Amino acid sequence: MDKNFYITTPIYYPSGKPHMGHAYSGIVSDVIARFKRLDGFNVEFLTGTDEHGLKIQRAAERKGLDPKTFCDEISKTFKNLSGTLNLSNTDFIRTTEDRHIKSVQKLWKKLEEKNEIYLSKYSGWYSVSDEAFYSEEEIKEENGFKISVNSGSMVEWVEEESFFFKLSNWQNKLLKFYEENPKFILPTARRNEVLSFVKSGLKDLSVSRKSFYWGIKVPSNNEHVIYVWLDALTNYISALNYPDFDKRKYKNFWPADIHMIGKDILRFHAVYWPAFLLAADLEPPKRVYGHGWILSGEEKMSKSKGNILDPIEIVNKYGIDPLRYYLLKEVSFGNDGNISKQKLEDCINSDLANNYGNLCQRVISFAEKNCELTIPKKDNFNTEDLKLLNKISENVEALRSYIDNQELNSYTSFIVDRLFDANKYFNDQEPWKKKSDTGRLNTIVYVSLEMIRKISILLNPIMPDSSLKVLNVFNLKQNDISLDSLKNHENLIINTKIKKINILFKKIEQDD
Ligand code: ME8
Repeated sequence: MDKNFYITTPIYYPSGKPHMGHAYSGIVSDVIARFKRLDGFNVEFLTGTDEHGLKIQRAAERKGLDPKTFCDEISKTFKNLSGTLNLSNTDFIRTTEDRHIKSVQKLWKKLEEKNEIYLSKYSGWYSVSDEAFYSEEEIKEENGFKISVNSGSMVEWVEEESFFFKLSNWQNKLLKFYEENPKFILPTARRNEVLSFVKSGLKDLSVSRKSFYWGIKVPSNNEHVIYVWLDALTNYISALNYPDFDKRKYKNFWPADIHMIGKDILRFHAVYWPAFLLAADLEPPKRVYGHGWILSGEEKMSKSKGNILDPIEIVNKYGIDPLRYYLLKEVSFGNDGNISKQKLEDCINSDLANNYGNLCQRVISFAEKNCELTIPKKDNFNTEDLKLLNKISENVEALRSYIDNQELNSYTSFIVDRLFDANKYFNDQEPWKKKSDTGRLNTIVYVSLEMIRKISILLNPIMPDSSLKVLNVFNLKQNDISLDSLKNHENLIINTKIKKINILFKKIEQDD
């Protein structure tokens, strides 16, 4: 079996500070990347910044900086954000790097060689904020301004010489590709939107601009810069050293297993990108997942709306693991979701402090008082014990399938249910009343510790730091922290010392 796995986030425009929406794409991708590592996969996880185009050029001009200096600054804040969010990305690409520029120009040449690109004239609407061309049907007038129906961003009229990509040639081939790969676009509702867009007819796509300079030059005509989306999308293969097919990275990791993106940029990823790739004789990615928006009130968070929730402030106040857990549990994955401090605090108190934290604290303190802080020698498991333990060991395949289908809420609920089971088991078994039956008392402690081990492994992709703190109590080796080890009920070695544990999550005092 091929044990390589490649996941990407969008590369972000460094035109402003990173916000919770950017953090969300990174965190959900990281959860998947970490789960696959637990399952023995060699994971390549890419994120980065998208630094060309008119939007960036104008943002730099507003600050009186040249675009490269401007990008150097803000790209750093995105790179630092990966650290703050505890992302396990293996690479961070900037589209101003040489490795990327070379790949984009190679891809362009390949498309030219294949006769997929021609020179003509573009006249139509362009949104600098979305870096997208829109047809008459896709715009409307509001307060005297023309705006995009979809994104609400302002459009401007553009008339200039431009190279075009023969997208119209790819309509039927794309439809065939979607049919043959029914899970290429998820969630399904978004797939249907893309299908109807493609079925309604594809026009050739303008893929160069002449009226500004901040971009990668068209190799055969340096008056033109390459359209920022053709440039940006190529990051997914430039980071694998395209076109050096023989080098390990491209061979191992392309086609990507999943491009995780927000729903706002689905068309670029699910229509233009596979068309460019197929036209260049390259394989399209296996999956494009368009997640929903994180809303502030009822609106998408964006710089232009000034309703930004700063992920760094939240992390400084509550810690990164609670934020990661909250986003996974409380946002219905694939749909829009809200984040509020109130809901985050409720989640910390009920799920983290009262449920997970409490289970760890209670069982380990009990083991300290009654089993000398060691893994106790147990009797055979009885039916109650096995019923509890088997719910995890018998569901390893289901858990894999949740992650492979990006059913992240099902994955999280599964863990929450097991936490309730484990707390209930400890209550119902009343080990404190079994002091005269050491064998049974020890077995209850063993089973409860084993549940803590299993649950912490499952929580590890979501809350890497807190779950590791718990797993470290057992002095496990790195190899023992694996998905396969969930099938085994006797991973904890009898008589080994366990460590005391500090409070994992402090309850937050709330005003009524
Ligand atoms: O579009 N809720 O960059 P970008 C959830 N450079 N996710 C959000 C969000 C929100 N409110 N706001 C942004 C670009 N995102 C291009 C991408 S990829 C080859 C090029 C997330 O900085 C979401 O994933 O505008 C969205 O697709 C991405 O940030 C857009 O970031």
